[in-house]
Amino acid sequence: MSATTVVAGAILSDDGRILLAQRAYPPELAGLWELPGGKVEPGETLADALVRELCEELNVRVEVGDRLAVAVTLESGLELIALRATIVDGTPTAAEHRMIEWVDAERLRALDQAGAVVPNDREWLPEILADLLER
Ligand code: 523
Repeated sequence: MSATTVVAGAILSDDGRILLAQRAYPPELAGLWELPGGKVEPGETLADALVRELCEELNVRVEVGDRLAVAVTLESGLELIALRATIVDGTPTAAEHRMIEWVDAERLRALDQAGAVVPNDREWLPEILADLLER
């Protein structure tokens, strides 16, 4: 994977919620909610990178699943890929974010309508909402 790939975790619970994290930086993204994750480092697979990032950011160990269908390419050349993940050990805490929250479909729509979702991550919302409503 190139250094310009960013991987994010779509952590969905059996009771129809997704774990979102509120960014603390940079100023233009601070306060907005995202799927937690970060840049893939040289030599890492997407799954390795997601396991590392979610351990650093949330203090949990995850098992990585399928990729969401939509890949987002940014003007800066960064490619964003979301992978499903399941927490297999630990209780998530906000180690690097302002806070974290398990949100259901209704709350996710409300956050989106309030402009509180990181713009890039909005691309994933239709797929995530459909999935949450099936649970
Ligand atoms: N995004 C983004 N959505 C999203 C993530 C995890 C990241 O749009 N769900 C963007 C934000 C930044 C870039 O991807 O432009 C890198 O994300 P960041 O800062 O979370 O990645 P880190 O923690 O690997 O990067 P450094 O802060 O540079 O270490």
